[in-house]
Amino acid sequence: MSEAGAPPVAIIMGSQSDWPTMQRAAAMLDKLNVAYDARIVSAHRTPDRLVEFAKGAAAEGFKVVIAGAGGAAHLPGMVAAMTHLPVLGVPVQSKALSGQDSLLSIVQMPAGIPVGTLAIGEAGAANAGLLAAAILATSDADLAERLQAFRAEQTDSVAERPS
Ligand code: RP5
Repeated sequence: MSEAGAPPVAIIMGSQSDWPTMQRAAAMLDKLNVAYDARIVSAHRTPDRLVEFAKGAAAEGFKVVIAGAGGAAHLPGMVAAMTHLPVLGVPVQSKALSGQDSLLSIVQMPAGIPVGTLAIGEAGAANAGLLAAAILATSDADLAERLQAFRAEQTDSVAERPS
């Protein structure tokens, strides 16, 4: 939890249809016992909600924002433009272009306003959860231990030979 008692991570997404992907970020945070708030914030369907969220995110107590969107995915960049918090962008896999459109919309931020862009789809969402935890772990020794335990468990789970 942040100082204000609010969840430290915001998971936002452009649509309800992004939730199956973004749940991978949520599941990773659950595993590491990191609190989050998940919200639908659409850059084009709910632009006022976007501005209100982005401008108020730091004051709400969030430390990291994970933003997933697909297609013409301007959500992460627009949020990053209105907050100094780190923003992790997840390109959701679109039907028409398999997420290449989402990726290119998010990754090519001009210098000055960064978005930490992850891989397309569920792997990117899971890694966004891990990266958010790693950012928070720089000032939370207990979380750093949980993160290291997760990685050790993952290492132990890899068989030496295929079965
Ligand atoms: C984007 O458009 C969303 O992030 C979603 O990935 C995509 C399609 O949205 P829906 O038409 O499924 O609501 O805004």
